[in-house]
Amino acid sequence: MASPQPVSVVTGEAEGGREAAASSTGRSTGKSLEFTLRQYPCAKMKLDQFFLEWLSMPEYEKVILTVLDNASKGKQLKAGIEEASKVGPVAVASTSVPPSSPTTAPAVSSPRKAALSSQKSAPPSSQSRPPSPAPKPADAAETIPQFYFPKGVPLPDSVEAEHQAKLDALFSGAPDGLPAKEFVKVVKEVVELPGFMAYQLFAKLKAGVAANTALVKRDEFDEWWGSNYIASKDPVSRLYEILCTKGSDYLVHANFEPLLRAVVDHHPSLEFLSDHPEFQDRYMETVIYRIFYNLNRSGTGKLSRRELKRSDFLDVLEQLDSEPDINRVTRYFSYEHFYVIYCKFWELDTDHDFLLDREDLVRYGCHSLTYQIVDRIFDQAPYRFFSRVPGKMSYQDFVWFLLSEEDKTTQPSLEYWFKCIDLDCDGVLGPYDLRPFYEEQLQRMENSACEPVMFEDVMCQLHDLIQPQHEGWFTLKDLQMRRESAGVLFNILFNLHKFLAFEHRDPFMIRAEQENKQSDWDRFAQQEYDILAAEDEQEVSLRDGTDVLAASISDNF
Ligand SMILES: [Ca+2]
Ligand SMILES: [Ca+2]
Repeated sequence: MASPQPVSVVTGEAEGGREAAASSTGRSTGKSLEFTLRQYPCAKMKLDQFFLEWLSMPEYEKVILTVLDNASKGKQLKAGIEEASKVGPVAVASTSVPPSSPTTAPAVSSPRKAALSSQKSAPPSSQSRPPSPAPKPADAAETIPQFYFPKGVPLPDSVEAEHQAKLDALFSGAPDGLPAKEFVKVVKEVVELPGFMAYQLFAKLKAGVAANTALVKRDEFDEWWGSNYIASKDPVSRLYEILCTKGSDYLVHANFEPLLRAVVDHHPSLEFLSDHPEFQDRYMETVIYRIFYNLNRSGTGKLSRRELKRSDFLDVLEQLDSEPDINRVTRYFSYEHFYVIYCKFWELDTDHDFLLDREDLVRYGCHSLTYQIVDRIFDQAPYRFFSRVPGKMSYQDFVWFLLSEEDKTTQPSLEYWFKCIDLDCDGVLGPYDLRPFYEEQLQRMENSACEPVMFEDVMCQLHDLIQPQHEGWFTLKDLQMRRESAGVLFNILFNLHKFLAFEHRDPFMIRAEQENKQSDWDRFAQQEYDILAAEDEQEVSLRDGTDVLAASISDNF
């Protein structure tokens, strides 16, 4: 059953009915439009703007005034609009159509098109439409600015101009190019990298030319600077570009050799090594092993750009550039640290074949390690040895062992020892992993006449220290959360001397160590270097004393 209102609209006998229908339709259209505009507030604002513009146009002023006048006199609004519109369109036709409007009649080629065109271009008879805004030029259309730069964000013109000005100044007066020492300024001021990187970049630009006679010309540098978007890259990426072999996706040991050669040749602290090329080489390889131990967390021997970016290597290079005493650069480059590492290896390598076997390593730290942990290291549980001689550890393997043993708080060290202890490789250290290691420690305590501590008591102590997420199990994450205590766990399991030192620790010494802020490695290296240096002095004074005595005896006879 239809409702009364639609019937009256459809039949529409009276004029008022049509008006009502129109009015009804208008309202529904208006409501629909209003509803639509509510969804698009920007469109509503634009329409309001058009309406205001239309109201302010002089040619429609008369229409509006007539409508208002009729409304005040009580006349019908529609009559007023029709009356006024007799004037309006004329005025509109004369002034309102902008010449560049897209509705302007195009060139016609047929009478039919001409007729249609004339119909379309005729001014509206009763519709008061505001003029279309002038179309925007094509190039002024809104475009989304580029926000993704896969090769790096382009440098602002002002920065690039600044670079060019610096290059102009640095290369002025050197039309034949700059030697390596002068090129350092270019790398520091324009490439914004530590000066030691200049020598490697210099060698790259002058491949095949002897460094002592080569000169880098401005256009050679410009070509490199503009290639591969290097100017747009961040400093670590520029560093990677200089270190990396062209076409390679990673860095290997050899990529660091030119940098280390520059350090050995040009760092003032290492001048004394110039007469000892064999120790220059040992120093260089030790530093590279330390770099890869800390940075190459994948353990592949292929250092990725990502690993370099996540590291502190650039900061260390900057410190190296500004620090005249290389021993203060304790991360990787300290000569004293190299001296300690090399001497420790030399002491164990009694036959000096530059390899260690199990018995050699058992003697480390005055027999501090258990046989079981040494077996796990030689079983290559933490990683596959770099040594290719079966059953033998190379110098690089020893460097990794020593760094792990003397600082058990670092991530590489935690992973190293965790893999050693995790006998069943299930990623968790449980009682069945820990007990076999501790039994050997217990036996050694009994042999040393120390009061033995039962395994269950040790487990309780470790729980209190490490507070693992699940009782009875220690994960790598648990150890990472309590790095200091993780070292205690490992020492309890396989290093008797450090275990006993922990049991009888001096609270004053603990406080002094905490206030010192040195890493365990730095503290160990400093203590060992002092001992080695004192031994050297003693040896020298003994030798001098012997020489004096020999000379005195010779004089008397
Ligand atoms: Ca040996
Ligand atoms: Ca396990």
